[in-house]
Amino acid sequence: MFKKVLIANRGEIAVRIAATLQEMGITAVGVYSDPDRRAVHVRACDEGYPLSGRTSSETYLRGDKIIEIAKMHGVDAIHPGYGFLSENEDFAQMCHDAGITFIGPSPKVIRDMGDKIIAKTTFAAAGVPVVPGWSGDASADGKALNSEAGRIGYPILVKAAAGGGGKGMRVVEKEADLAAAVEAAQREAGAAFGDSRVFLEKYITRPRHVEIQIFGDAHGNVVHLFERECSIQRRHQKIIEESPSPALTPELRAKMGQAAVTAAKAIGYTNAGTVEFILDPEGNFYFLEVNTRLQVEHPVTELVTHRDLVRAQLHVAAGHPLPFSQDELTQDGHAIECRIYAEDPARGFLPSIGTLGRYIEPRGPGIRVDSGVEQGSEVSVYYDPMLAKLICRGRTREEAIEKTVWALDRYVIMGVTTNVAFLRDVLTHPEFQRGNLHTHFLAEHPIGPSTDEIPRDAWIAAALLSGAASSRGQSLLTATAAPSGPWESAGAWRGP
Ligand code: MV4
Repeated sequence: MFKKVLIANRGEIAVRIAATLQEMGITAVGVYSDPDRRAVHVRACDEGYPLSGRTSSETYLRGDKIIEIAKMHGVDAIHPGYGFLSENEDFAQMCHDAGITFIGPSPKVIRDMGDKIIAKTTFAAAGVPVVPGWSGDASADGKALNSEAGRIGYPILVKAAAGGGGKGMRVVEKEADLAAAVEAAQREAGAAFGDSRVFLEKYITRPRHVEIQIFGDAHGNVVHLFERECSIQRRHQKIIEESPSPALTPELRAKMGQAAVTAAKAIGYTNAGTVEFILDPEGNFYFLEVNTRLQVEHPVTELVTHRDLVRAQLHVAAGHPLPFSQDELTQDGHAIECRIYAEDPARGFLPSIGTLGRYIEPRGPGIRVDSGVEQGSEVSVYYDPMLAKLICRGRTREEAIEKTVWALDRYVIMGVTTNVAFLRDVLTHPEFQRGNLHTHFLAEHPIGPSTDEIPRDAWIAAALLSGAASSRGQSLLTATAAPSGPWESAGAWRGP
């Protein structure tokens, strides 16, 4: 096993990876930008080295600096986390060339999966269901374009080959709009990715987003760790994820798991990955893309399968066989993850920057908080505004929802505006509770910032001021949380 692993990331994921490394007796090496000099993730590591600079491109995206540090300090392997360099095939290759293990799939798999046309063509040939479409040369022949679109049937979705995460997509309702949409998508893709190729797909309206966690080792073994439902998203930013999906029957789950394993085997996938599907109301599912990294939402899978995915990543990266077989894997209970963002729902979800004041995470049985902040942390413009993830497990979906709401009500974050009250409103929405989820849920259900008119912080401040001894923290909050008087009907703070 590795002796020393560098974590090429920051925030909650760097903290989470460091924890598993240390459990395994591996030295955790952190890196940090100037603004992160005092960040939690640096202290969570056993060693920390500066990536002088402020912005991501000056620091966490500088593969050359990171590899130099790794070589200088005798690092065996690099864990890229998610975002930053995690899906950069050149960085993965640079690691190999430097004799350092990149904890993830091979550079070739990363590159091929980055090309949505290659991915789709490969998987369709392997028998994985894909959305009916066309990936010919859209700029060569306008007639072919129109006739292919007619064959697929409108509405059509134009997608960028180099895209993903919704960039460079256009919905087209009728033939008259097709040529212009293709040109616009090509221009956008060219500017964003330096690759203007696009392809057409039948547009599936209001699908669910269901993804399968896959894992492969260097010995040809591939398993799946079931699904995560990630339909609750805003502008391609996931907000709430859960496992199991309320939409899957055991039969559909088995089919989707099998399709994901087939896809992984078709490309010789190693390490952790995710096969994304969309699922229509009739139970038809279609491959969307493969994410060649550990995902933000991996904890929901960990809580229902009782496996440490980072530990498994380290095992297979070190050349060991997978630490679990398909037969050993089961889903036990239900887990929900909420992403806690420093953003203001009342101002169009604009990032909210500042210094964290009072910061108290909820705790209790079945409650996990993965965070990279603490009281005094600076939430800056430089990085993603996600502060933490709250992950709750219950025996049933109802129990997991109840627990999540309970925990959200006890999450104290002062100094910045957060989406905590918004998350609560989603979780208590009748359609969410019924499990009627789809990717347009937030666009179609009016969950307003209006619910946060009396600032939630005001309730907390009131609770803390009413004799709150700091040492008693949240138990005091619990005791004083039932509002009375004129604030009673405000609905911002709900006590037990
Ligand atoms: C689709 C689709 C409907 N039909 N493809 C969005 C990001 C990229 N990963 C693919 N996406 C979609 N592809 C067809 N043929 C709807 C989406 C989509 C979506 C997918 C997953 C999660 C959230 C989404 C939000 C809007 C649209």
